Amino acid sequence: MAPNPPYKICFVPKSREEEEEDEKIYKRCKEIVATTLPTTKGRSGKPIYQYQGFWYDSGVHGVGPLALQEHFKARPSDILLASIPKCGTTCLKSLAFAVMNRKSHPPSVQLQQQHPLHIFNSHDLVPRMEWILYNNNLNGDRISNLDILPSPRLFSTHMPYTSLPQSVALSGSRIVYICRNTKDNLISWWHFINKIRSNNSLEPIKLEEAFEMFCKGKSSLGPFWEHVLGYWKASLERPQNVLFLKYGEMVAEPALHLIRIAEFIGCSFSLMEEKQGVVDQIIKLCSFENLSNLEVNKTGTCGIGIPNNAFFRQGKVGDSANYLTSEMLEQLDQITKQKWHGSGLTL
Ligand code: PAP
Repeated sequence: MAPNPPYKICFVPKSREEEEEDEKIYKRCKEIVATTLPTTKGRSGKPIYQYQGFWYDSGVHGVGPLALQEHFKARPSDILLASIPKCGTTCLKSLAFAVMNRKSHPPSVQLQQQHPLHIFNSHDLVPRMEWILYNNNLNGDRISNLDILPSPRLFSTHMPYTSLPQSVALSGSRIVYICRNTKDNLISWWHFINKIRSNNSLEPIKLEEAFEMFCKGKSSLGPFWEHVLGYWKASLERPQNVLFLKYGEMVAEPALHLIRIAEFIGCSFSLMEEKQGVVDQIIKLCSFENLSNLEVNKTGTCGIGIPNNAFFRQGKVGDSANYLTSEMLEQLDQITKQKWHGSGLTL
């Protein structure tokens, strides 16, 4: 039998009073979603709702984003990996997990078979808060108890910067945000939703339809441009707390970026480690080639049942050129230029 993912330890039994408190929170959140938020048909087959300007898939998130805002208490030592879907989250989670846990789980080739990344998909090692930890669809009416986790805690989120609970900024938790060029993001998202649709026995959606949704901001956690811009501005205003990474740059120069990530999250590599090749070992361990060929990622499922192989497609930069017409490319360039005008952000 497959082992339990590590995040399950947060679901400790609760007292009757705590259970009742959880129930109240979920009831309130469900009411808000059902009665006050705009809802429309989502492309993965379930409705999507708009909350604080961004679109959430109700089938995936339930009322997780609202419950998270109400319940999560950040610690100064927390590390949050943030992204809009399909920008390199899986890769960033693997790298951050491997860096933070390299003493207890050395990444050396001889020991790689026992490494948690060989046993679990990285989404099970670094749980997404609004999806796994605060999602009533997944855990009945129970909210996980994150207080029992030792520091530093490592979580992920797809929520926009402006919707993060206030305690994240106030406590000084560190956020690593990863983004990707608009066109590759769209194509990766389109392939992903069609994979999910096919698993749910739904017809694939055409690229034209996905393109239109994306441009209107109705992709998962869209609008894409506002999501990226929010974290970009935060990284300029609070560089010691928000590190802004670009997928294309990370794929091109993995060692440089891994060292930056390690420094930022307070786990710098020593000279000795660099000499011993630890940086390269982590890069190999977390490479697309290695992770996508592991049995766990070829056959398993994570979280609420998404197949692990849906998170691995090509892992390349520029693949969108094989799909988008010149008109589509031009339209995306126009929107990007207009939305990010004056921000200094380019991808
Ligand atoms: P998520 O937000 O749903 O978790 P995310 O991991 O951000 O998805 O995006 C998936 C993309 O990252 C896929 O890109 P593609 O569709 O263009 O191929 C996936 O292939 C790519 N990816 C997954 N793991 C890695 C990795 N280890 N290195 C580089 N790219 C990766």
